[in-house]
Amino acid sequence: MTDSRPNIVLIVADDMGFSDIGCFGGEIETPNLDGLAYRGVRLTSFTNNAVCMSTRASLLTGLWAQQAGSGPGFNLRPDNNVTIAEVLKGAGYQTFLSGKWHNGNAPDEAPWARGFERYYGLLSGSSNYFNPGLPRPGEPPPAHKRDGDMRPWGRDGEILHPFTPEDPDFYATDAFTDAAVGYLDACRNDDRPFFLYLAYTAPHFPIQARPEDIAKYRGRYMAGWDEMRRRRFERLRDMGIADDAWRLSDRDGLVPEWDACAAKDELDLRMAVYAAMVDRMDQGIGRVLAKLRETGREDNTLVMFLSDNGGCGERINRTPHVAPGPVDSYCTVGASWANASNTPFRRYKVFTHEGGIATPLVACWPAGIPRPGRIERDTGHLIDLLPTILDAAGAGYPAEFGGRSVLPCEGQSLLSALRGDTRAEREKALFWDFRGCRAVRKGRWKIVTEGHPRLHINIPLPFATGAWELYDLETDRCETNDLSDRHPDIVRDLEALWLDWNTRCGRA
Ligand SMILES: [Ca+2]
Repeated sequence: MTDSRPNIVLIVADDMGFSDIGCFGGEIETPNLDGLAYRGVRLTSFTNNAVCMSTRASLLTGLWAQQAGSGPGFNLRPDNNVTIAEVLKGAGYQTFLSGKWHNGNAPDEAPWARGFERYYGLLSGSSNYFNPGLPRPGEPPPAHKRDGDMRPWGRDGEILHPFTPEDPDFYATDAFTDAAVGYLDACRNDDRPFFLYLAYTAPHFPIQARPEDIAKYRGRYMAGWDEMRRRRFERLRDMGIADDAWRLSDRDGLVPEWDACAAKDELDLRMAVYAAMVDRMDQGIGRVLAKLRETGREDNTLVMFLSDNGGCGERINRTPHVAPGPVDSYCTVGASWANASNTPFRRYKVFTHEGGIATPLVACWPAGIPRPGRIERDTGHLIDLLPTILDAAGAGYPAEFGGRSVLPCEGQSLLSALRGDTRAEREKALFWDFRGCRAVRKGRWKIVTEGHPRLHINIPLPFATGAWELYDLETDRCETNDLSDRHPDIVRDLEALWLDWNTRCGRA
């Protein structure tokens, strides 16, 4: 008997802003993601955990990262949690991961110990795109975050460290796509459904891209970030993603006015490299979708796409003498462009204002999600991905797994919301906490604080007050009108929820 359960493809971008891709108002060319959105549905109020590791811990387990992750790195130890891959593998799915892991590489934490039958990719947070390892003959030495800081990669149970690719044309984004396409090819005659987790590192720093992709965008950003924010907000409104009541947030306090900037050509190059990274990822997604089509699986595959956190405002330039792009450059795109990547929201990765935690979410499943091209506003969070995927696959969430008892899932299935059947009723609040940046969302209300300035990595923060701000996200998702003075009772109630949650996660 043929297995009629859907295949699942979960694609994650890294440090990509809310409005970078075309179907979320961006000017970067992403025809494959746009096509996915027009054949599927966009969820405009989906949220993540503001940083790489904690996002991945929640995404894989349906738990708060503060429950599931061990230590400051949110490593996924097999104690109180179970991953999507473990559950689906137990239900008869094939399980593949290509790309970034970042949840620990001890023997019991690595992807091959957490349910993935096949794995290829970067085990840690970020690495050089052209060469994560040792210098190769005939090319400049690869730049790393710190001297000699070569990050571990892995393949099917083996840790590759250092990982020095033999292929002179190696580029990480393409390598992840190649592995994913290879898995789909290898299982083309296998009747069992599959779960593919494709975790790109693009466009996380270092900003590095292929010259032909950079050339496509060179000069397009000379109009500057102020104009880019204005145009993106206009498109978000035209698309119906931004509500008419929202007011575009002001330019971030860290960002100068574009017209007052010198060295515009160098700034244009930075954003061109970043755009090229997103473009190349989209090209890769196009190859994966083409493989699904070619193998007759497009119709019954649920494809989901999201970003793990908002655009990154960190200021790093390890190689000021090298223009951004090639193997021997290592820098970030910078806060000014990241502020525009996160249009129309405030702040960046790490922060729990919407610029840090809002993600574009695209879902497409021709056989399972009707009325394509819709936009849905149901509030969602990473903890909902596991129950949504298990719901689609018809698999149950276990109370015990591998002899250990696991915590009850914190999220809820969004499948009916994706189908447009009902609005997702969410009784429980959503919570955030990363190094003092905290938030609670319940219904239309959100409180948020950015803690103490010194707690932030490579981001100067002269404006943090440590106080809770209060916003009505239904009319003001851009967080421009702080209502905490007007409604101190709401602030107190939501703060009490945060304190209870923090205790429940065993952290108080
Ligand atoms: Ca990230």
